[in-house]
Amino acid sequence: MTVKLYQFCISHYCEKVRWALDYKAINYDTVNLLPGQHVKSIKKLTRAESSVPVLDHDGQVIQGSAQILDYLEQAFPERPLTPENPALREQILSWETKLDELAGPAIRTWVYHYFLQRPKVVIPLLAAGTPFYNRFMLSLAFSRVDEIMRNWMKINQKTADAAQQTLETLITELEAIYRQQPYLVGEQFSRADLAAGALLAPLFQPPQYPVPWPKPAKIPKPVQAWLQNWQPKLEPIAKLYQQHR
Ligand SMILES: N[C@@H](CCC(=O)N[C@@H](CS)C(=O)NCC(=O)O)C(=O)O
Repeated sequence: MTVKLYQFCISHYCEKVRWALDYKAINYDTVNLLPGQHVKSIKKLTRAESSVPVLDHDGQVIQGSAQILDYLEQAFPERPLTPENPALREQILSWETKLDELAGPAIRTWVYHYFLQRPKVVIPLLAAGTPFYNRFMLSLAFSRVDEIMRNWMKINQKTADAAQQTLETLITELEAIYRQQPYLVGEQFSRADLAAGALLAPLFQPPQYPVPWPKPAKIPKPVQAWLQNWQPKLEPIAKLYQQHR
């Protein structure tokens, strides 16, 4: 049996899948791709979109973090992340969807808006897990990389400000829940908690996450200031990550 995960190390959607695979103790190999160069190989594999994560399990190809989690639950039912109880299940899946659709894009927009202004900091994150020469390649082509990423994800000051608002609302909501109960829904760790921990991880930069996080002093100033204010609210999510990752 072979399980291969096509991914960007920096992608928080890929972190959802890495976490689910590790949680279920499934052996897997990663294929680390460089953003931009991934399009050709992913489209060839999926014959559809170019986004990662993509999982290949003995030739069965699944794209999208939620779809991959669904697949893993069915193919590897040990250590379930989704309960049988229909009411709990529905709440958990709806949290996951909300996190995938709101938290994922908001963090990406907000963080990249500031990090793309610091090529030396962002390049090692984008190229993490790929051959060393990719860092030089990205440095040489950086203005184009910046332009493509900003166009593709619609990143500018206005969208970054809106993304910050979205994040603040969501983090406030999550913190209020986690201060009262250990899990988002029900009595057990589930894929809703996994989605929250993985998608928000770039905001608390856990050491298990396979990228070279920048030293705090290298983080762009507006992000540093925000993190300092919001770190206490992120604490329960960081703790959950440390306990279950
Ligand atoms: N909803 C998707 C989102 C995946 C996604 O946005 N992936 C980004 C990286 S974080 C990506 O692959 N972007 C490049 C592309 O779409 O070609 C999921 O849950 O997997």
